[in-house]
Amino acid sequence: MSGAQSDARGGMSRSADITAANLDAIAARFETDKPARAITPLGRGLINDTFRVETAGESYVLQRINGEVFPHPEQIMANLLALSELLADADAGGLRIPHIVLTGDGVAFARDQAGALWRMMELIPDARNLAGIESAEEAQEVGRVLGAFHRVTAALPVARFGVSLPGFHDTPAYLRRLEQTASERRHQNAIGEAEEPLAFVDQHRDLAGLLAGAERVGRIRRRITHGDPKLDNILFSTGSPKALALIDLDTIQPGLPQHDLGDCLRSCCNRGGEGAPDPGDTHFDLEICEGILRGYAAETRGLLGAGDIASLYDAIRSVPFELGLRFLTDHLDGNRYFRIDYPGQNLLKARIQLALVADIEAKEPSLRSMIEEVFGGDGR
Ligand code: GN1
Ligand code: MG
Repeated sequence: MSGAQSDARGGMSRSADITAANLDAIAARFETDKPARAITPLGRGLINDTFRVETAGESYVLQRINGEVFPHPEQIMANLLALSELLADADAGGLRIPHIVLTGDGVAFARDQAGALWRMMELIPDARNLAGIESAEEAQEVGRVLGAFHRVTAALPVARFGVSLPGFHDTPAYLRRLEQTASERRHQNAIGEAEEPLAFVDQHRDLAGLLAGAERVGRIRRRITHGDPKLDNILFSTGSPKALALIDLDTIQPGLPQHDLGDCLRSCCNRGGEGAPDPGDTHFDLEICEGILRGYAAETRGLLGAGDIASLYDAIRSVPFELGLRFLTDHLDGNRYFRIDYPGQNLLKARIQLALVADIEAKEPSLRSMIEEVFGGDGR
């Protein structure tokens, strides 16, 4: 539910097949404190359909899970319920996750007539999204909240969490899929403007195997991860510069903490955002990066090992590479995965992620010494 609490309305977030009558009927299946009186699109998520439900009392988030993307939606809800239950017993360090609202039958989701899965959760009150990071304090807060999530979940039994989205951060598989799709389009003479980003990918193929290789040799290992900690998915307090909560918990599953850090940084340090008009103007902001890493390191002392820390630079460059592969594949494949507002948007987004990779590589010495300084003494 990316950006599900955002003030910015996506505009496209209501799919054509969802009618007001369907929404009312689905919302009524959940145990809200009072009946729904207004249901409106919410947030900027690219995959699920997300709505804000207002009642005379509390407000809620209602979502239809995209069944094409999430083949095991029941596993998502099982992971979420396990997390809520376990966090209720743990010292969550101020970390908040949205409370799940059950249906009248006491289950975590409802199916509509078409078989699609819906779920509801609380809309965390007095919270806001940031359009961008404007201060070192906000950057540190982002790092702190991601660090708190890793610290707290590290104490939970991994066995309680199943894989809800297989292959989600399998970068080598994303590369194979792009190359396969590009080869088909090449035969059809239908590559168009994707030629240049494809050439960049070809020159950077090695990036795809970096984290997988580190995992294979045991330098890094799987833990419980969020999977999608981009800036839209971090809620700040309306009254202070404090981060309150991590939202969009669909991709919580065993994964590499490097993927979370890389994803958070590729999102937060790209001040132009994922869809900036000019890919040539894409930069990776080192000051924001330093703030996030400092906040994270302070919160997680001792959690990451030396091998984890040694892989951070590769994480920072390979996650935007992976997202670039995914946007580019989807562009060549008819935009079936990521929702678009206009033709060519996924190509533009791919070029932005790849431009970020190039800028990160240009800043390698600064990034390596920053990582050394921030995590120096930790994990060794
Ligand atoms: C998707 O739907 P949303 O906006 O939460 C995607 C992430 C990408 C992100 C890019 C399940 O997230 O992996 O990083 O778009 N989620 C899935 O904005 O593929
Ligand atoms: Mg998401």
